[in-house]
Amino acid sequence: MTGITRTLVVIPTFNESENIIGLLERLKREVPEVDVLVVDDNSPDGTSRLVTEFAESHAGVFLLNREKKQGLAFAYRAGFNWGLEKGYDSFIQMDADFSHDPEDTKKIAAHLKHSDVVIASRYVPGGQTSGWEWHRKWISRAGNIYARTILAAQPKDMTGGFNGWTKKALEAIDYQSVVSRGYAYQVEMKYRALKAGFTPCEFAIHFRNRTMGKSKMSSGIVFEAAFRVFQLRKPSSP
Ligand SMILES: Nc1nc2c(ncn2[C@@H]2O[C@H](COP(=O)(O)OP(=O)(O)OP(=O)(O)O)[C@@H](O)[C@H]2O)c(=O)[nH]1
Ligand SMILES: [Mg+2]
Repeated sequence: MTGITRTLVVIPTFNESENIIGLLERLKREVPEVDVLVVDDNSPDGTSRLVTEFAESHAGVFLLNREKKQGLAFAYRAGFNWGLEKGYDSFIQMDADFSHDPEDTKKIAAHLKHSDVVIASRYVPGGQTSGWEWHRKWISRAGNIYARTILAAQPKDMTGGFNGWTKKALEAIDYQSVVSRGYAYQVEMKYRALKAGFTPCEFAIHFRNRTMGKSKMSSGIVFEAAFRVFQLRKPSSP
């Protein structure tokens, strides 16, 4: 047992005004026991204003507004820092675009009671991905096989962004010093956990492509991931 008592869902956002309020409503309704922090990079579409208004009438919803777009990894780092300062002892990473089902957040929270690292996984039996064109499916599948092979990593979903962490795990992996950005960020976090001796609990989810708002995925992110994963395996890296 991990002994956790307070869980914070950290949601990075950039131009998610079409999704964020619907997501917050569902989280408050379906998982009222967890608090939520939205980390917005000053989205021009007014995402942060919507969150501020929502937070005024809903307890346990918070906004961390950052000056400019700095990418997912910095948003998570700032979110974890914020939560640790406020006394949260466990965290859930989640996208704002409904690719991650709010109901599964409840499952991650439950698994965090017995496991320090939890992976909501598309690639264990029962898991699935829908709404992606064949080339996105291929990139994701191939990226996972690549990362697992190069790093000799057991978990099936190394690149997914729907994960749970206890404070103990975040501190053990020195999350502040993670160097990867984009997809490689998720890989590096998990690889560090494996090297620190954690055995992640991985359970199946259904991942759905976003239907509203724009993807921030780019070919640059994919190349960075491929290069960074290769670097991670070097004995000199942390
Ligand atoms: N704060 C912050 N959030 C970001 C940034 N880039 C992306 N996000 C958020 O991170 C989450 C994942 O981004 P997506 O655009 O869905 O990227 P993706 O999931 O890799 O791509 P798709 O699968 O095509 O949707 C979403 O909630 C985004 O709004 C950023 O620079 N700063
Ligand atoms: Mg997405």
